[in-house]
Amino acid sequence: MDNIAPAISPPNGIGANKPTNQAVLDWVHEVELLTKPQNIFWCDGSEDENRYLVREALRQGILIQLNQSRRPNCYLHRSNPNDVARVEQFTLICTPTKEEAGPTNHWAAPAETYSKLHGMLKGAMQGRTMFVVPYVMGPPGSHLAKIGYEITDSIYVVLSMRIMTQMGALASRLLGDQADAEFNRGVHSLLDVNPERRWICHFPQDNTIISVGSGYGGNVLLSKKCLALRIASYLAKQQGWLAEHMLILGVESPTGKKHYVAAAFPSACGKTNFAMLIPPKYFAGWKVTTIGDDIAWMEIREDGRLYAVNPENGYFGVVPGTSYSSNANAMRAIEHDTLFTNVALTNDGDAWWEGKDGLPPDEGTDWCGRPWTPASKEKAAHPNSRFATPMQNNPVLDPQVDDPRGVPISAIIFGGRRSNTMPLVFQADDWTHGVFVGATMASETTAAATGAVGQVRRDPMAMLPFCGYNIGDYFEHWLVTGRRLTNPPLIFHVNWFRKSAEGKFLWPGFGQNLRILKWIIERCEDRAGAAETPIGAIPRPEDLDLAELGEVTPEMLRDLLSVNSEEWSKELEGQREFLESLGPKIPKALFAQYEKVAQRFNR
Ligand code: GTP
Ligand code: SPV
Ligand code: MN
Repeated sequence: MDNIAPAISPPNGIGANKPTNQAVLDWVHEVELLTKPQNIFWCDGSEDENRYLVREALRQGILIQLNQSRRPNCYLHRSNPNDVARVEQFTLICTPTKEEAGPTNHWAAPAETYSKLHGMLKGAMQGRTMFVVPYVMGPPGSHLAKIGYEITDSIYVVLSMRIMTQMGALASRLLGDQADAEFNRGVHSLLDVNPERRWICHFPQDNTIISVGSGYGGNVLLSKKCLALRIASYLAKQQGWLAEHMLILGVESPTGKKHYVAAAFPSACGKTNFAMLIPPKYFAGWKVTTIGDDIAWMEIREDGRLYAVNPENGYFGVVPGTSYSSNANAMRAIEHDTLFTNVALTNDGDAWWEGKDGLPPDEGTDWCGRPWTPASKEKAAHPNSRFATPMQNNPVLDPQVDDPRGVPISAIIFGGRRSNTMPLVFQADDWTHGVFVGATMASETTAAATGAVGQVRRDPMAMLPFCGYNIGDYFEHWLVTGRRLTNPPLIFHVNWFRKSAEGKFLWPGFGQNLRILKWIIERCEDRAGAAETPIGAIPRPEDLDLAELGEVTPEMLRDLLSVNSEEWSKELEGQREFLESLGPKIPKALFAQYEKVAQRFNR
């Protein structure tokens, strides 16, 4: 069989950043003995290294150069068509007992899993180069910051990690030479990119991740979902902080008052877009800035508030639907220095995707490399095609993004993709009710993971695929955290995706979501009205700033803000069944919240 990742022979001075920490060296040596690479490439994250690796990736056909005058330093990668999304059924949490992984995770026993994986990795890098990628997650100086090393045989992974993390010598420097210094051990091999031998395995007790058989982002950029969510959530529970699937944004009103909010929406449900929101014309004096677009690490500080940092250094964002009209900030960010995966290619070497501004090209090449025209049955770009772009490219990057103290969170927002039932926005009564709202939230599935799309499933706190331990303990951890917060964020739920009977989105979304954000921060400042409903506080039309919102009629607004008791009796039933299905670890307090809400409907 062809070697899909042939070894490269770097010139002197490239790939020579060998660390000094003996524990790192010993572990790399073990993996070397197991996988038998032709050579080892010690990454340093430098420009020279990146130029060299891009050249090699182009030579091997791993990257395609995009039109450099239109998109400087932009490249296209096509993954194997069998390998385009996260694979939840092959993502394992390997804790000593099944109970630690809990009812929502796929569990496997650590010893057996190590030996199965070691079997697959045996000699897996023969004829290949083994890259050692040192990286830091989180602002250096934050005591939440984490160091990881990822071993991989994929140049694409190295190039992506350079965008998504602070990669390079900084990691080794921060780690130091202490033999017991803590770092995450990540091993990745493409093997032969065979879905039958694709496993993403987490060993929280060992701070170790092993991923085989995939080359797709969420499965192989081990810094991201694997470390910053699954392993980090496990550590956070033990150490009293939170690792969450949340964007973090700053919002400043014309008076100069600034709030930060964090929001958990499931995959492909609008985090990146919300984090980079561009205020509509009418809100000219308002500013939204980005701390992070996918992951938040949060801890309680002296003032009893929750503070958040973004562990990542770049955005791995959904491409389809991104346009200058919906998100000009993202479009500007991906004009340069961006790695595209599985988008279409135009004949003049530009990237193209469904939902981009303007007309589709008359002809081009689809994400699989096949000729494409607008008459083609299949989409030109894969629905889960992605960009990886450094956060420095974001025109509205928040100035506090590197602050090791993090930013204080005024509000937490949960949200999902729901065609019905869920109003545009509501506010939970208090923290405990908010935890119930997050724990029972649901969303229609998207192309971000393999499997059916558009099916409503419960996705607690948008963490269903990412919580590295028992979900009952996770809910309890949220409740305990609330008791420790003397100044807790208020908790809200939003739904940008409610549809009319004709199946059209009722709410224009994107920049217009600022109207909802404005109400949310006014609630935090105790100066916005609302109607009390059984599910929580919902703004009346007069509580929202709706000036110059042409396309939403009063009837649409009524539907958007309505709580339909028939829909809700089904919803509550689903929420209760879900909590019950999770077994004995689910805190009683959540059932009490269910009873409270159910009774409010019966009054
Ligand atoms: P992950 O990176 O998978 O975690 O996704 P995400 O939560 O960051 O979602 P993202 O912002 O990339 O949006 C996913 C899709 O939803 C894109 O196709 C967007 O165009 C679309 N979308 C985002 N915000 C809105 C909105 O307010 N309304 C509507 N109708 N669509 C939206
Ligand atoms: C998600 O699916 O939530 C993502 C994309 O952010 S991935 O990194 O592939 O998981
Ligand atoms: Mn995500």
